[in-house]
Amino acid sequence: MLSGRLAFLSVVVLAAVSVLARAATIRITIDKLAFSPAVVSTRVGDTVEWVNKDALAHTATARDGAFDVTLPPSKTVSSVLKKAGTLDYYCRFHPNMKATLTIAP
Ligand SMILES: [Cu+2]
Repeated sequence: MLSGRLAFLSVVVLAAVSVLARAATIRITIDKLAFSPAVVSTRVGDTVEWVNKDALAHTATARDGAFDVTLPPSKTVSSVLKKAGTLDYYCRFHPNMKATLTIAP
């Protein structure tokens, strides 16, 4: 059944394309001790890229322990989001630096 196999293959290809299309990279810049944008909506599977423009080290530390990323001065660090939820995070060195990631399933 060639047509049946073709139909199956096109479903597989469409599924793969939609998964690839859904995974996005979200850039969050840290400049002068602030995360920008401070509130970001993402999905599970997306990559967050923190770009530290400061001459100081920072961290992106989730309050619930979901992640704790060290951000050296003038460096970019990426992290793939694995769990849905609303995550408040902050910088351990500068606790008044706060931001929120909303991660949809
Ligand atoms: Cu900091």
